[in-house]
Amino acid sequence: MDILYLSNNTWDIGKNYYGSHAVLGGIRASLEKLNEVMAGLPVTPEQQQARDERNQLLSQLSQQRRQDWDAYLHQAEQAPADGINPALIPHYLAQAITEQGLANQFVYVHEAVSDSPSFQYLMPLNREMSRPVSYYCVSGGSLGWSMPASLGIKKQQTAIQGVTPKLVINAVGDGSSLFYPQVWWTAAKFQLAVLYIITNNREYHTLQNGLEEVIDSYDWEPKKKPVEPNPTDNADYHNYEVDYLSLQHPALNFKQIADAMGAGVQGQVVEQTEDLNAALKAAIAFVLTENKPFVLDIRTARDPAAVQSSANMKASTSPLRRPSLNYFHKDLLDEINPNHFSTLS
Ligand SMILES: Cc1ncc(C[n+]2csc(CCOP(=O)(O)OP(=O)(O)O)c2C)c(N)n1
Ligand SMILES: [Mg+2]
Repeated sequence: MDILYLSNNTWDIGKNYYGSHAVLGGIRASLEKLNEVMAGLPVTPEQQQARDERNQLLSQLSQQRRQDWDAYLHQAEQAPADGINPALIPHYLAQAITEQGLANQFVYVHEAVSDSPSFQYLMPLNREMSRPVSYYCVSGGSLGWSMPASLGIKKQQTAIQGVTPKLVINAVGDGSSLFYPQVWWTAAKFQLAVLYIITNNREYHTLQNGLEEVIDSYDWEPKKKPVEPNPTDNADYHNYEVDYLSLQHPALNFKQIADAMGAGVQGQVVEQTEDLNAALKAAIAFVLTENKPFVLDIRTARDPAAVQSSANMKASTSPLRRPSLNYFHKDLLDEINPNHFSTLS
């Protein structure tokens, strides 16, 4: 089989295995051209039928994915667990951006580490609302990139690809935000009106997920530290033995961290699911009209029960499971959840 590489990055092409052709160009634009060329190629009736069936299956799977996500979001709104379901954040942001007519006037900078599927799927990153530069994310796994980057993105006032950064939103995990909280001082000083959203699940959730994989694969787990009497007699500290990878004791308050950066940056803590939509709308209105940064410390559920791996799936105690993004590789999904395709046979 001939393999054709398509990339918008020369280095990516260089590091791949041998392919008979390598094309440098925008992925979407190039695929459209390729589609045109392929549509003009001769095709046998059998090939055509196979194509039609495959396309039909793909669009069916895509619809199924949308339905599953809608059901998940509906449940997340109705039955909040021990905190706000983080998927509701991009869900409401997308509604606000669409309602306020901000197509091609928003940029989303991503570092909400364990919530990537929700933000990538639910933010309005589609042809009508956005362009490739509407979304930024570090391409390696190194944390601490997005908050400083958001300042540079906001400062760039000329449109790139027709996108102006009128509304810059940076969602970042509580752990990741601690790499550069002083960014808020710079944002205040230079009046860079970025909306910062902390997905504050009070832990390094990604590392918890990784640890569960290790436990599952090697049947090994870190020794729990004994509970030591705490001289401060703070009841919180008595949970220490179950506190591995937690950022909870003592608790962090990102509104207070923002307050410490001076008057130019304000913030708010959001704890209740029913307050989230209004808080997001108000924060968007604030950055757009006041031209100042704003920090939302959103207390998200500690276990949104992501279907990232079979180990996660087993470890999860929540009945509410975040759907996958990949509905298109059946073998992979069967391994995670054999019932996934039951409705689609
Ligand atoms: C510079 C750097 N240091 C450490 C890590 C290891 N690391 C990967 S994920 C993670 C936890 C992120 O926690 P948080 O930002 O709260 O996001 P969550 O997973 O809870 O959504 C850490 C510390 C990293 N990727 N990069
Ligand atoms: Mg976290």
